[in-house]
Amino acid sequence: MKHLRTTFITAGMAIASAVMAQGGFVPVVETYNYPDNEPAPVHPVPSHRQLLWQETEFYAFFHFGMNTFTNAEWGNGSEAESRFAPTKLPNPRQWLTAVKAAGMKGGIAVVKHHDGFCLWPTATTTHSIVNAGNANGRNTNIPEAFAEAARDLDMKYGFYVSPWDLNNKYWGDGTSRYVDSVFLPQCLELAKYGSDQFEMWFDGATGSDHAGYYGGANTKRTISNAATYYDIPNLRDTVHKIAPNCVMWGVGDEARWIGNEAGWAGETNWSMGSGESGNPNAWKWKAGESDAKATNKGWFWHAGESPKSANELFKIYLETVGRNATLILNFPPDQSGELPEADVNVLQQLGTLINNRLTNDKAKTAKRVEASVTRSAGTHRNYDVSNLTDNDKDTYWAANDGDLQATITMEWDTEQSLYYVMLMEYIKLGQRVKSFTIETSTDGNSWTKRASGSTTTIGYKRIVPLGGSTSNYSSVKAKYLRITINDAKGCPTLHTLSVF
Ligand code: FUL
Repeated sequence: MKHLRTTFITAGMAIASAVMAQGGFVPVVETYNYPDNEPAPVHPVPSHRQLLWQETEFYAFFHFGMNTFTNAEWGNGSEAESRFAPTKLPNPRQWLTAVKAAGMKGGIAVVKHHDGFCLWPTATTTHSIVNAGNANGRNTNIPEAFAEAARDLDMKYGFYVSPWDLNNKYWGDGTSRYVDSVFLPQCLELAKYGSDQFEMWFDGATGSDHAGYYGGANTKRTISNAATYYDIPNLRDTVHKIAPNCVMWGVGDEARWIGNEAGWAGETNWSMGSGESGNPNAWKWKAGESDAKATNKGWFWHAGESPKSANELFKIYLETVGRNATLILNFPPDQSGELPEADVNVLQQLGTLINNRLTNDKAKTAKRVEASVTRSAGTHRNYDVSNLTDNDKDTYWAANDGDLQATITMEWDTEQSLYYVMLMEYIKLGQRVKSFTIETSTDGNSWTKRASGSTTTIGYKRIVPLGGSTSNYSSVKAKYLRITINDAKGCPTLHTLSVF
């Protein structure tokens, strides 16, 4: 398929061009060959590693460290290493096995929190497990054990390493010594625990009002600009050389904080910009990650804590994974270095809920799926509506260039009870859809709008409850379902439409 495209290039750039003129802009007609007739990307688009990261969707956070033994959420860096004394050898395999039962695809282990205590034998400081209070502590190496367990369980893994370090005397001392001789080397040590890690978590916290030990200075310190202080471009390049698919979260600038820790993303949620909703006009791809606590006391384990119910966690799942964000859900190991039984149980229940509610795809049993417009096929690719239900993330339905509206209609032989619609854009070519409508019908003539008002963006994944609320598991009866894309940044490209 040939496309003619008119571009404007400056005379200075046009040396190799057949048309040459002095000064100003020269219109040049170029001929491109697009054998596959793929739509042009709508920028920004995710990098390969960002795409892999987003596909992880749902993974765990494990806050374990000095605070587990001091009943704190934020230490101040003066805690004696001997206070870290697990009653058993910490068991990351148990953590990951438990979260896998909930359908999580991976996990991030905290290996250094703001108090600076390192859960691996680092060369950068003596404030580590090397000087722990008992043999279990001294034999702990979380990054090593965590990476090994994840590989065995076929899960993704990564580490939370706090840039802010309340123990280290160089942090925020006005020089680059902390970054050069402590933080960057720590990240490098961690990168070496596995070139296959998927995310490094860099918290943005710096507590100008939280006094730290700072090597005995016992003072408050602050830095003015995290990106320049931590030399982020260099940090990213250094880690990527070792772990090429490791997304640098937070101050690393490759994925963003969703803007709250309550477990929800905006119903409108762009993969660029900031906060709960993002910004359709921001120039950089930075999809949102929602970090939420599954227990009621804190990020770290505290005596007497209990987990949220499976139903509450399912709601969080719908409002994050179902709204174009990833969900990192925190389960804190206790002083034995294992997840408490109550957490393990709730994880199993959550897995059952997700399985029961979001796996029996009725789109596969529809007798008819039709699109109002379909892009013409190329040599190796077609854009047929059947690509929406083929379980293949590399095939997609697309409209023609210039078609910003389209309708997809589904019909079943008999009336169905429908709970959720799940849509996924082919985000390799950018996030496009700005507004869509979902309607159902029992006779194909009169249609009822579902979830009206909230159907704006789709992105990587959008799950819309047809009963109207993420809190209730309620269905609507329908023989027909109609999705209308009302507006998009470019011709829509969807790779999945599922109905549960
Ligand atoms: C925050 C930290 O300050 C908390 O302690 C916790 O680690 C959370 C996930 O990020 O900003």
